[in-house]
Amino acid sequence: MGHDLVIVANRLPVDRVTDRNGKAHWRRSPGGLVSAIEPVMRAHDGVWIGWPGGTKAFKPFKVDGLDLVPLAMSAEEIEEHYEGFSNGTLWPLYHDVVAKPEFHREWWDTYVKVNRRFAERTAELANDGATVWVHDYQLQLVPQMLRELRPDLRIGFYLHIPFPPAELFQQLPWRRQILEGLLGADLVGFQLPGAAQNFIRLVRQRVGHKTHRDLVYLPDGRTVRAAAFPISIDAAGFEELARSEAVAERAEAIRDALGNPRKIFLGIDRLDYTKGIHARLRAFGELIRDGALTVDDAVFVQVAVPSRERVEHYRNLRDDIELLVGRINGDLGRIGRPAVSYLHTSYPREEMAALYRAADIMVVTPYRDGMNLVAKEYVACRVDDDGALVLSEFAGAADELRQAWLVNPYDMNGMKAALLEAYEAEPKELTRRMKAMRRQIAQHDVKAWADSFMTELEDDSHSHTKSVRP
Ligand code: GDG
Repeated sequence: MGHDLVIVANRLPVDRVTDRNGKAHWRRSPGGLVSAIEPVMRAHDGVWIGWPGGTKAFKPFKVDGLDLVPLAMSAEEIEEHYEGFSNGTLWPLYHDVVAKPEFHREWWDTYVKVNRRFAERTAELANDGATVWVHDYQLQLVPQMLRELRPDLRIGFYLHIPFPPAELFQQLPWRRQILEGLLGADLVGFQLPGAAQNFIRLVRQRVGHKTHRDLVYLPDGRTVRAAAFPISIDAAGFEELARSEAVAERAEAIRDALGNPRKIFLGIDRLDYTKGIHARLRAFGELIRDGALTVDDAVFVQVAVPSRERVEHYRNLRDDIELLVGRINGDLGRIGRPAVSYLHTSYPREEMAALYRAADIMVVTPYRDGMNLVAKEYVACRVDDDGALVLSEFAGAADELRQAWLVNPYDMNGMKAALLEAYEAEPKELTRRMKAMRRQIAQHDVKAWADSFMTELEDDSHSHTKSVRP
């Protein structure tokens, strides 16, 4: 039996964990995406296709009533599709070439092969006229491959990361194939309007299709729409968690453990070179060195969540950051008073909420970020309308969180000035800014995001001539 909705993403929304008795089972991975898509999946008899992690093959299974279909990857495919083309080529290219993208023909060949396997499995699982929602940069060829197999389907694609300007995208030796891959969809969603415009412009210039505003007209009479759907978080869920007694107590305990400094600065990021962790710690270190802050008054808690540890670039980044933390603490800390409290680990959601509640100044300084959910989660957890957000202009979230202290992470002095301003801001000023940001997040949560994408996808008023299943 098939399904009326198929979610296609690189990863399944579960992790394989081993309990104390050595028994392995599946656990839902944390994250707003699953909770946003779950109601949509239930309403549509949906199924989710993705890689379960590792190289082991599994049969389709259910977790909490969700139908999941694992697609196995070989060690070579993980290396060339996931670590290689996805994270060594596309990730840096789409993030403003913050790091140099590598172009390898073997990586591309494996990217094509893995995309084809996802498309074929999706074609088998989808009912007549079903809706398919493909996610992210690892699967940009799936829409076109799927449309060739199943012209009856309604296909949506959503890119979670930025879509670069033509000047950068043009470097990609396979630029035309990627554009054509995406054009297999009826609706291509991006975080920001600028990304959708970049895409439309590239399609016009590189593929030669006619475009008008957010529409692309294909020679076969089909129309593709490209538009922005800024992703968000489960705002009410985070707020409820932050209000709970356990989290409030834990937040107090964190402050105590840090020696009750006047102000706590906080950074939480996947350990990724796009996130600007090194630059923000340097700015903070300089403020202490200059005497503008002291280690008695201020501490910087940086949580760096392990990520892509088999990719060399990420290992080097970790070394660079840890060297800097060691230097800052060695030069500027005192016994029992390090300037930076650095944690290379991941935490449960409750601990994240407690950290957000404990922190006076949240520092989010990516060089480029599709959205950045951490910034939104911090805002949702500030139930007393206080706390400051220092946010990079180059995070998608900066479009919505205008009352943050917006910074250019390349401008060290500008970043130092903003950190200091946020540190010294009057409570009234903090409340004014936080209230406005909280209103924005409450009104635009992840459910609204998923609903608007699905509604737009299923609305075929501007759309292609109806095709039938061959
Ligand atoms: C990509 C885009 C876009 C982190 N550490 C822990 C943990 N997290 C959770 C956070 C947050 C999520 O992971 C991270 O999301 P971000 O948006 O900050 O960044 P990316 O991972 O780079 O995500 C990004 C996003 O996709 C969605 O479209 O916003 O721009 O790059 O939700 O809370 N969660 C738990 N423990 C941790 O240690 N439980």
